[in-house]
Amino acid sequence: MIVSETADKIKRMEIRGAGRIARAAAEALRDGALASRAVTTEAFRQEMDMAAATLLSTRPTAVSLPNAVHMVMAGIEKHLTVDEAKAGLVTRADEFIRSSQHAVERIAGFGSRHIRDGDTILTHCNSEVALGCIIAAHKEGKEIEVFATEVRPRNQGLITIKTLNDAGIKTNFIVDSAVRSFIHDVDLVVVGADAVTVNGAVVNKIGTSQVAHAAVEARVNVMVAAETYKFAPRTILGELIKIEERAGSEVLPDEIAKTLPNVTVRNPAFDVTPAEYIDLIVTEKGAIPPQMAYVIIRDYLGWEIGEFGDPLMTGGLNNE
Ligand code: RI2
Repeated sequence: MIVSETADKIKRMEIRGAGRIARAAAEALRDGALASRAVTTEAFRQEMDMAAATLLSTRPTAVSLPNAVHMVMAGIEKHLTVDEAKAGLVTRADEFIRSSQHAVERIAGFGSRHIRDGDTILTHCNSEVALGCIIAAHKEGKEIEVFATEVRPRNQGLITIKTLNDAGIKTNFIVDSAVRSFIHDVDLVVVGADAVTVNGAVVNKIGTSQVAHAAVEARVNVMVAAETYKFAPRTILGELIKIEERAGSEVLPDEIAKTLPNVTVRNPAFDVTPAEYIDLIVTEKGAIPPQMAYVIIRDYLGWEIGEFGDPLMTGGLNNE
């Protein structure tokens, strides 16, 4: 798929979910590189820089996207011929895609161990890693039941209930505002993440913090499933995660909005759940308390603060 086509699909959320977005970006860069007719390394680099910028401009919140782009682009090392540069990028892209898929599988295995026989689990939005944990527990023969929220305004809950139904898991479908009414029937909340900051806060689909708040009030554990490439290195420098605000028409049709001149529709796509509301983050490297987010950024994303306060990338993404 050409880069602009992938970028468009990410923007429209035809390709969605932080992990899938990252893999699609890596694939687009790889395909773009293979299709490039650049004859010098410099021209190739410029072309790929533009492709990277196009992908990065699609959605601002899921940090898996810049992390994936960064890792793939690092394949273009200095002093290479154009063919070597191309091969370097393609290798990195393939590596990222493979290690991402591997990470999703490992998290399912680790996360399912925290789900007990007889548990009722609540999940919000549609996360392939969170669902991976739930489905793995079911496959291990544990008798489980799930509450899945609707997830206004884009209704990702519909994808979730279809997946759970197809896996043969008993599921209750509820509106987002019913979470607190059912939280006492729930043993564990399992959600995904679009970004994890250095202080262990989790940025995920709007409503996640309300779910976590209700869970904490009811003394229900909250488990987040997140690959290490969803941790945000630049938050070490105090950079904040930008919360995407999408078109109001996703919430209220324009024809109705037009008739209400004093009304502004607000449509943030994500919110921030503080570390105190989270019991565990399950990564492909194992489960950590949210307070250990810095260690993941340092050890597995290879980021360190340099002499002049800038982050240095000292290694590559290493999700094996
Ligand atoms: P996985 C999604 O965002 C949801 O917030 C979900 O929890 C998160 O990405 C992680 O998804 P959106 O793209 O990578 O639906 O776990 O806005 O699939």
